[in-house]
Amino acid sequence: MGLKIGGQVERINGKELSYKDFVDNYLVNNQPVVLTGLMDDWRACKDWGFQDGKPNLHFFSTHFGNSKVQVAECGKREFTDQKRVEMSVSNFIDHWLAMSTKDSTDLSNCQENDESLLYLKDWHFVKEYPEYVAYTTPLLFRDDWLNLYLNSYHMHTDPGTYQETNEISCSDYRFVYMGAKGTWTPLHADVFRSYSWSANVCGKKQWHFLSPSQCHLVFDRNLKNSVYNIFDDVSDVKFPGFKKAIWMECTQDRNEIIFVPSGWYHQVQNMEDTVSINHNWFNAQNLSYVWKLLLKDYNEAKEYIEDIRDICEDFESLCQRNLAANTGMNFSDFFSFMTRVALANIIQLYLNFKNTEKQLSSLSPSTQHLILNLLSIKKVSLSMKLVDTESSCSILDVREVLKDPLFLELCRDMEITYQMIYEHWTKCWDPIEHSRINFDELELVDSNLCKMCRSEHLIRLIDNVFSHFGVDSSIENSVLVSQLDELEVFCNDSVV
Ligand SMILES: O=C(O)CCC(=O)C(=O)O
Repeated sequence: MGLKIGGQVERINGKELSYKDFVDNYLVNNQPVVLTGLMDDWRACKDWGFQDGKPNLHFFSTHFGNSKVQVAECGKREFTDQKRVEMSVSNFIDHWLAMSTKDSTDLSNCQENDESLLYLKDWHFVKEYPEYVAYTTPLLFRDDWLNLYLNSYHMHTDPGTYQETNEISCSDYRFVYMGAKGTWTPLHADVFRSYSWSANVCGKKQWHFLSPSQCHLVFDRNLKNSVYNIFDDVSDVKFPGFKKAIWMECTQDRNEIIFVPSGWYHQVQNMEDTVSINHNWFNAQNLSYVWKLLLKDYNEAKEYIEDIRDICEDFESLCQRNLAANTGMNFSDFFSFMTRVALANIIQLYLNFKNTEKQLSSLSPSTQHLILNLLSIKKVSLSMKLVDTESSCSILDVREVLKDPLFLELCRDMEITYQMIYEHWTKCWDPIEHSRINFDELELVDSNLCKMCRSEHLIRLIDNVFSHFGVDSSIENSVLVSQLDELEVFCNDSVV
């Protein structure tokens, strides 16, 4: 029996979609969508493919051949993913070209299909080639705290976790994927339960999606392992819910971008030779998904080593170390992330109030957005406060953060982002204006909040800022909060 398909992913013209409609209909409702018309000016679309839509493999060998990349062997499973090997882009392309010239009888000797199929994944292309501007991120996906943060900071602060390999693999979440017809990605939900977008520069992909409210159906009885390949003959005994799952399907063509919502399980097949660009990201709308995953993974990490608790010198630190290694961040990384992002939003709010805001009753869209951001951080901090422990926190000296040139970079990138979204970016960023900010006047940093080490400090900081600007509970309770509450309903649907 095949998969039950409940519907097709909606397809709309991205040029005719306002930012607000994208947020309300897709980010907040957490629904997938295919967007057309957003890749018209991309250099990648000119350089990386031919008129007929096939990838220009020689271009990659010639210009980026020396890059070392991760390549998945589509026919070999390793735990929950495909086996990965490292190779140069030119070796990868040589293999691809050699396979494409083999005739079909040779290929049938390669164990039917997947054995020889190599799929280049997670290539940190933007990080590696910043000068070669292959594309610009569409405005709809710009409010990306993850990559904005990683432009300035590393996610890991623990030197034990922060190793050479992590340096590359966690440096950012902006990737290029390349694979011949038949390459594929097993069923999964995205890292950190982030949103993602994936743009087809060449080729065609088929996607199958399962909404968070149905994800338990692809898990085994213990809710530990999920189905690897939805086209396998999946055992009813092992995965009793699988046949009941109702999937959404989508064929994504060249020059189309698919938005993948938080926590949706999905499997992807390349139906033609394909090159795609792919970002993972999160922001105010899905921050609580990230926290829920972190909490779930933390509880699992703890349970896993429970039997050595008594002989462990610092059990909690070990749990946090394992969490960082397995999930990509731990509680203190997340706390540092939220604190710096909150401070950058506060600075921007300060500048908005100083320069443009006249009345609290009619705040500009960009100021409303900043308030929503802070409310979302406060909400997650309230939940985090329930599990704060000594080693889950990091100590951030707020005055040091504010002086740090890396923090100024984050402020600049955030300011540019919101200006682009709301004002179509007219003015240049003014470092002098930032250097003139009088933090003492702002009374942000009351003496008790100089050192931030617990969620309750972050909550107090945000409350202080709101009361400083007169953002009272009537504004907090306005439409901004109902948006967050609505989101919470979707987030709670996600049980695994
Ligand atoms: O394109 C692929 O093979 C996988 C992409 C993916 O899973 C994602 O964007 O989340």
